[in-house]
Amino acid sequence: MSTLDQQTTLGLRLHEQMCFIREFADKVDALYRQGKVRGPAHLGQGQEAVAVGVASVLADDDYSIATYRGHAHALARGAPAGAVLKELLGRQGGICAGKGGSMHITSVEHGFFGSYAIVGAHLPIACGLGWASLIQGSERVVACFFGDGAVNIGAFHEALNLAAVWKLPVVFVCENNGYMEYTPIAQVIPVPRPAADRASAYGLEPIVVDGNDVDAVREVVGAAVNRARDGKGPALVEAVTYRLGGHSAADPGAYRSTEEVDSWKERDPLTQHRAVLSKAGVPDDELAEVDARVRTQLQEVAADALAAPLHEPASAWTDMWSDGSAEWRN
Ligand SMILES: Cc1ncc(C[n+]2csc(CCOP(=O)(O)OP(=O)(O)O)c2C)c(N)n1
Ligand SMILES: [Mg+2]
Repeated sequence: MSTLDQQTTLGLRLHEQMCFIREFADKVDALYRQGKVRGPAHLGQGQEAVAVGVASVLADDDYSIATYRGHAHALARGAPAGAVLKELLGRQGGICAGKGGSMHITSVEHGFFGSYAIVGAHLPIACGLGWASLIQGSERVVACFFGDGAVNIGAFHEALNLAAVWKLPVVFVCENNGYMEYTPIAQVIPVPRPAADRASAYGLEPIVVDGNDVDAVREVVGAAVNRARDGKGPALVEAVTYRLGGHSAADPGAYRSTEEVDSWKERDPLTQHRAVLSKAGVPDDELAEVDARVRTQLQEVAADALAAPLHEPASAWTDMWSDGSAEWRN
């Protein structure tokens, strides 16, 4: 370890984070199949480089906000895996007390302002977070993740327009995984790049990045974050990626050909980054050590979460308001 240069040490950290997030998703998938997950779970195997790359260029007090496919984004900001898993299992100790489930993971403490199930709904909220940053005279930047399916929603256009006019410090990151649920995005949009081809309508640069290359994501989004922090306004980044699994854990994804899925497996962000590290001189046994450590950590996290009690029905009457109370107010 001590012989590795700074860049390789960082690369190894990103590798461990991506492996951890992949193992977390695989564990959730297995628990879902055992009927242990309460409600749906939208997993993001194959898209890890976007969440990890973006989180790695944010400052600790920056904000991020994501969709229902948001486990990776919460974990990448430092939300504890145990509390996230308990949330999915409806257990006490869940990150939202086990009452929100997979699609509502939120951890303000970690700058993660929530996962939103209504497609496009959180883009205007990201503008609000960005505006708050300006009003407070803070240098805080907001990273807003959304899917390719959000770009035909009115809120996308309203948010991009407002952010551009008010020069809000928001970096909009479209994770173009080629599908909105079961529909190939190309069938419902007349331009080849769903987000980037709309950027000029808001005076923004069209930015496309390989979303399966964590270093490329870091470079492109890092520059956008710096510009936003310098008061130069928002950016719209289209990260091209692919979800290796179905839309949700319940979807076998049979509307995609085996050839298509296999071709993306060859571009798996974890395998690609591992190859970069090997080339930089990281020995195989060090990479294997990371794999083993991550597997053990996740086994412990899962055992602990499964041992936690389910949340009490009476807890439905707590935390209705941010001060914890439930009395009617108007
Ligand atoms: C406003 C709205 N319309 C429809 C849906 C149903 N829906 C849930 S996920 C989804 C697909 C979204 O695709 P995309 O934005 O590409 O995100 P991905 O699932 O690929 O991450 C749709 C249409 C919804 N949740 N909200
Ligand atoms: Mg999509």
